[in-house]
Amino acid sequence: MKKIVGQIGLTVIALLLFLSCNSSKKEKNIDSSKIQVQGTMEADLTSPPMVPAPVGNRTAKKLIVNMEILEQEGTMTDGVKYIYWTFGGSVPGSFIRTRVGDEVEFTLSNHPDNKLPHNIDLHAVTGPGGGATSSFVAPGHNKTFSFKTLNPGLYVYHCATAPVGMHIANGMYGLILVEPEGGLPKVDKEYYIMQGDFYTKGENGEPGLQPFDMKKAVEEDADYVVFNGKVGSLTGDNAITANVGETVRLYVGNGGPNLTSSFHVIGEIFDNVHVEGGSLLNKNVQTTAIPPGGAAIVEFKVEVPGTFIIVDHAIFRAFNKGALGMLKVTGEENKQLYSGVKQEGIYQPEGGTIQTMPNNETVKTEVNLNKSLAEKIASGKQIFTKTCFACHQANGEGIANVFPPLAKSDFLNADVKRAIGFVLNGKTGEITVNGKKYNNIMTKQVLTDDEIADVLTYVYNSWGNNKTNVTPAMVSEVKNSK
Ligand code: HEC
Ligand SMILES: [Cu+2]
Repeated sequence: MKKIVGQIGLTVIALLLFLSCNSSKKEKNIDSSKIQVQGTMEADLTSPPMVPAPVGNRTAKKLIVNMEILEQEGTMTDGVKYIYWTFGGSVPGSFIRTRVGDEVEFTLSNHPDNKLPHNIDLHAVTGPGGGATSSFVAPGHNKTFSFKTLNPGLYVYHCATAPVGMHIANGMYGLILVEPEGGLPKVDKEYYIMQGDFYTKGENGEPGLQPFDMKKAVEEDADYVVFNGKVGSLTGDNAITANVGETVRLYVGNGGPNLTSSFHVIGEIFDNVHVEGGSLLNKNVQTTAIPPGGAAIVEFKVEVPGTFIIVDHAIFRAFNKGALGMLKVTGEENKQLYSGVKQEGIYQPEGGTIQTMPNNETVKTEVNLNKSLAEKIASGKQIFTKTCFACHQANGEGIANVFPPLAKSDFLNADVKRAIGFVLNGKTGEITVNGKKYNNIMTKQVLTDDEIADVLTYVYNSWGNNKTNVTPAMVSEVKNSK
C-alpha cells in the first residue's frame, strides 16, 4: 500500500515537472537553431531614419546582406565638417531587418578610396567577436561570412578594429533587427534613430573641418551628442512625421562610444518599451535608458497634433550639444485630451486674484503709459532677465547654433513688427541671423503688451542695436493684424 502511494506521488511530481517544462518552452521560443531556411533573398537596407519593410510572417531564408564601408566628409552642424567612417554611407549605418532563423550571408566591402581596414561586430551574432575576426577587411577588398539569427531583438552592430573607440566615435555603428517568429505587431509608422557622441579638436560650433580628438574621447568630454550623426538630422524639414491616431514605433540605438542616452519624447508617454531591445515589455514609460552598444524599441500612439521634441533628457546634451529631434504630428485637435491654453491670467500672489490679460485697448489696467525711455529700459531689463535670458543669454549673445544672438542682430534690427510677432506668438522654422542659420523653437512669451514693449525697447537699446522705442500700441497693432 505504502509503495503504491509512493509511486503515485512520484508520477504526479514527474507530470508536474513535465508540464512546467513544457509551458516554459512555449513561452520561450522554439529552438531557433533548428529552423529550416527556404529560399534566398537579398536584404533591403535603408539609411536613417527609414527602416526596411516589416518581415511579417515570411519563412526563414538565406538572407544576403551587402554592406559597403565608406570614409567620407559630412556636416556635423552648419559650418562644421567631419570625416565620418560609415557602414553604407550614413551614420548610423544601414538598417538591417531579419527574422529569427534566417541564415545571413554577410559581405563587407571596404571601398578602395578608404584609408583604413575595418570589420563588423554584430551583437545579433552568436559567434566569436560577433563576426569581427571573420570580417576584417583592407581597403579595396571584401569579406564574406555567415551566421544564423538565434535570438529575436534589436541589436547594435559596430566596427571593432583598433583603436575601437575611434572607429565607433567616427560613426561606425548601426542597428540590426531580428524579428520574432510571425513578426512584430503591425504599427502605422516606423523610424530608425541612433544616438552618438562626437569629439572634435575645436569646441562645439568651431567652424571648419574638425579632426577627431582622442584626448577628449578618453575623457568622455563630448563636443556633440546627436541623433543620426549630426545636429539637426531630425529637425525642421528632416523631422519624422505621423498623423493623429497613428501608432509609432521607434527603433532606437546608442552607438556611444561613451554616453548613455536618457531617451525621451517630450509630450508623449511610451505605451510599450522593449527594454534593452529584448523581449521584456515595459509599459507606460517616460524615459528609457539606452547604454552605448544597446538599443530599445519604443511604441506609442499619437493622439494630439503638434511638434513633439525628441531628446536625450540629460538636457544640456539636447539644447547645447545637438541631441534634439522632432516628431511632427498633424491632424485634428482633441481638446478633451489636451486643451492648449484655456485662460491666461496675471498671477498676483499678494492679492491672490487672477485677472484676465488686457486683450485690447478698451481694457485698461493700471499701466503707466507715460514712462520715460530710461524707465522703459529699466523695466525691460528686469523682464529680460526673468524670461529671455535663459535662451538668449544675459549679454544677448545667444548660444552658438541653438539660440540666435539679439546683440547686433541684423534680423532684429531689420523689422520691429516681426520681432514683436516672435515674442507674441513664438517661432519655429529656419531663420538666418548675422549670416548663421537657426532652426529651433522659441516659445510664446506670456507677457502683456506693455511688458513686450519694454523688453523689446531694452533689447533694441542694448548691445549695439538700432535704439527703436517699441510702444504698447505697436504691439497691439501686430497682435490685431493677424
Ligand atoms: C526657450 C528659449 C527662448 C526664450 C525664452 C526666448 N527666445 Fe527668442 N528666440 C529663441 C529661438 C530658438 C529663436 C530662433 C527661432 C527659430 O529658429 O525659428 C529666437 C528668436 C528671437 C528673435 C529673432 C532672432 C534674432 O536673434 O534677432 C528675437 C527678436 C527674439 N527671439 C526675442 C526674444 C525676447 C525679447 C525674448 C523674451 C521676451 C525671447 N526671445 C525669449 C529662443 C528663445
Ligand atoms: Cu572601422
